[in-house]
Amino acid sequence: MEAGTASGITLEELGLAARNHAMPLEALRHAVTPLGLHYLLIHFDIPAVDAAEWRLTLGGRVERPRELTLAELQALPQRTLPVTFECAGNGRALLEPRGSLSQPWLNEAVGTGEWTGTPLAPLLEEAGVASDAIDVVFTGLDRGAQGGVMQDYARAVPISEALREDVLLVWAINGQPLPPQHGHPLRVVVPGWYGMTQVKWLCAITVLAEPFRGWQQEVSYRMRQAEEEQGEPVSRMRPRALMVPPGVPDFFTRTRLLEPGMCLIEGRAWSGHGPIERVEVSVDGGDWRPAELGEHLSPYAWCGWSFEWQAEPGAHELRCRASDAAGQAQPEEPEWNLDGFCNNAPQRVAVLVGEQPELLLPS
Ligand SMILES: Nc1nc2c(c(=O)[nH]1)N[C@H]1C(S)=C(S)[C@@H](COP(=O)(O)O)O[C@H]1N2
Ligand SMILES: [Mo]
Repeated sequence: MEAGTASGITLEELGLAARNHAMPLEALRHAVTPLGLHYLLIHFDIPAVDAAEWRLTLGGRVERPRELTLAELQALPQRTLPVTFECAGNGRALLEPRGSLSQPWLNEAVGTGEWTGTPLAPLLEEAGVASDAIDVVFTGLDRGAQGGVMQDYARAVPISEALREDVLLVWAINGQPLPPQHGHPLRVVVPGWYGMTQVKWLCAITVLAEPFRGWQQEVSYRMRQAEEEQGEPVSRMRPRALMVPPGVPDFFTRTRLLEPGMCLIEGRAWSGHGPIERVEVSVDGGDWRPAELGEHLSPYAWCGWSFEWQAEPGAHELRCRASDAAGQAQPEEPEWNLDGFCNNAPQRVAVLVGEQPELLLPS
């Protein structure tokens, strides 16, 4: 069981959790998350899109607004990048006290896709971005109400971020056309930023000469202590390490069961601020000991790590944490905020070790 006691999960939260599934932590074994195991977050409904009819408009503060078909986009230079996504609400259900109700994630709203598409910057440059450009808005085809406001899902990044060479308009994941749930036919990928920025079912890119004031930008995705506060906007992913829970699970509690002896703990770690520099493991609240860093697919994707643990009989709690080259580290305790964003407190995994570990479970 993941330590923590999120109490009183409502039927509405369960409804969201059933629609928006997490990545089972054992899938951390894969450097690229197999399609179908990548987490999902869909605010409204998955829109029905006919790719043949679909068009992308590029407009706003540009000299030459234009419309593009999927075939036109696919004829442009292509790039494939492994990129790790994490939902900004990851860890929300583990915060205490609980804040505003939303998708009740534990730790596993994460995944790494191999995304194929075309770089956005040349398209913006060709369109002739006005010199007073501030934000670039990405609008999806999905629509609904949130916070009492009817809206098309839309998020923006500053023009400087939109012009980064690694920002892609993608139509494929892991070599497959985007499936409906991941944004068919096109989405934007902004490596390093939390998931809300990776707009799916993209239909419009709009350059603005003022800061974007859409609901998902101005009201949501802000670190605030109280409703009336404006709060700092959520942007890049904070560092985080996760482990493949060792041994086998108890079905209901997910407590891990294993035999005594050498146990190789493996996991992955990522940050949107810079490369992972260190991963550490702590057993039963003891010293943080260094893990070995391993496979690193790309600067935008998680990095493998492993740790040899001598498992002694009894009940234990394992924790892991990461820090990055930008000097960011995971805090011991979560930084509380009303909407439960950016909780990167270390993962905790409860483990029972014995010749017959199931006998140690409370009956
Ligand atoms: N159009 C649109 N794009 C969206 C969303 C959405 O609801 N609508 N959800 C965002 C959020 S909050 C996350 S975490 C990621 C999840 O991407 P995935 O479902 O492909 O993992 O998509 C983002 N892009
Ligand atoms: Mo998200």
